[in-house]
Amino acid sequence: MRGRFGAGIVRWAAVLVTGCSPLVPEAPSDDAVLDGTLPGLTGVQVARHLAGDREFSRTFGAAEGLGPIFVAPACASCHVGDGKGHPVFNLTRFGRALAGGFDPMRTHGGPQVQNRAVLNYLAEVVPASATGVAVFTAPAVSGLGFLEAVSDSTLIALADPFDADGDGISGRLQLLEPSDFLAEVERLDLLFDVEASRPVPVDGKYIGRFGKKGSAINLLHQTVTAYQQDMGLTTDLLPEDPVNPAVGPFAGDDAPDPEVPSSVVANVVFYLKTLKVPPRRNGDDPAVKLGGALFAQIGCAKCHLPALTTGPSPIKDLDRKTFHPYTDLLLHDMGPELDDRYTEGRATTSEWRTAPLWGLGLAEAAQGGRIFLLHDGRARSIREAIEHHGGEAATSRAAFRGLAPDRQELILAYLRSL
Ligand code: HEC
Ligand code: HEC
Ligand SMILES: [Ca+2]
Ligand SMILES: [Ca+2]
Ligand SMILES: [Ca+2]
Repeated sequence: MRGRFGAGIVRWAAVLVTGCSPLVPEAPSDDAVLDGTLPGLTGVQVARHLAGDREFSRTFGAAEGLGPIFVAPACASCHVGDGKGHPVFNLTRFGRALAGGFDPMRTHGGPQVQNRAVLNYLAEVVPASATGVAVFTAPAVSGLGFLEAVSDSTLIALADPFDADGDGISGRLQLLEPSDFLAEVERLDLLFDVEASRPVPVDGKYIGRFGKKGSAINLLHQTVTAYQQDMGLTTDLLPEDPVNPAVGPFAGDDAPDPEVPSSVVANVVFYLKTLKVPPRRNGDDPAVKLGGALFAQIGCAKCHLPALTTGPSPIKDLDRKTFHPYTDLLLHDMGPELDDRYTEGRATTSEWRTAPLWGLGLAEAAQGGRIFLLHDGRARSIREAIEHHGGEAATSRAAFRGLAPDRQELILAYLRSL
């Protein structure tokens, strides 16, 4: 993990030594790495970003509070180099269909399986009574500060729940039931971002925008949930360790709670807020430009919005800026093929938040030379990911299939440049 100046220094070192030694590999260029700060941060902000970066990379052991049950010992185990994760660290969640809704089976350890445990304790498995199981591959985390800074009113305006414009696409907001916990998450986040203003929640509910089904309202919410659910680490906001209900509390967890202090949580959140956007490559190539025009023409850009604008932010680089994430942050029904019979919040089992496509061309390197796309990594190529698009995206998939092979290749070249 490198900071703002680190990448440049490494590259200079490589230039100096490669002249005489062909054995030293060249450091990757800036446009091939996801890690790095926003360009306009102050010195104090860079220092805080780097402190958060160290915590994001930190590997916990049982003595520091890891577990008793967990999925991985570091944020960076799953979000390697801030890029997409490898399926070896996939998360598994489950639940059960009920007449009036969906039961996340908390008394059975749901909704998330912690499939690893500290010594002398038992890891969880999916209970036989679960009717829906979904697997989640870790997404890249670069550029998320921009997605967070988009104001709720922008998302409310983008939503088209009843498909009023009749194009077969009806993006919906994820809305999470109010709770004291969410109110506190919102309140603390406002303290971090003093001037940031969010409109009143919709119908008293909170708009979810992070996670593949939009289950987190902001980066603070996502971070404390990850510490608890993915790593078994307590914070002031979520002070209880996850335990396997089949076994009961773990007597050996001597680490005092909170295992991760709020000052560390705040630095990690700041780190996520201030990561640079994934860099584009070959954007000026005429073939890539043509591919971009076709991408819009066949309807891909209706969900994968090429541009969004942030609201006011105390961080200069995030303050009312237009950026290019290729998502609308809304839930879309993707049809039976992507229906895992599992859900969160008000999303149906086949609804998913539009995956941001920025950084798509860097996924292969981040995932170890092979590519694993869609929420669970099932698609092994970009073309395969498109082939799984049904439901609201069926029309645009049909349009893609209808293109001549060389035109399809232009779209793929465009996607690899993102
Ligand atoms: C075991 C693997 C794993 C670990 C450990 C982990 N994550 Fe994640 N992370 C994921 C997965 C999988 C998702 C998608 C979850 C979802 O869709 O609900 C995710 C989602 C996220 C997101 C939302 C990204 C988006 O585009 O919506 C953020 C931010 C994030 N993680 C930060 C963290 C931080 C900070 C830590 C450490 C405190 C952490 N993660 C630890 C696997 C992991
Ligand atoms: C109706 C909205 C919608 C339309 C239209 C749409 N997509 Fe998607 N796309 C999604 C959603 C939602 C996901 C995430 C699905 C999942 O995670 O299982 C996704 C995922 C993807 C992914 C995988 C990204 C990743 O990181 O895993 C690619 C690639 C992609 N879309 C490309 C396209 C292309 C190309 C088109 C046009 C042919 C298109 N999409 C049209 C909603 C849409
Ligand atoms: Ca713990
Ligand atoms: Ca569990
Ligand atoms: Ca519509």
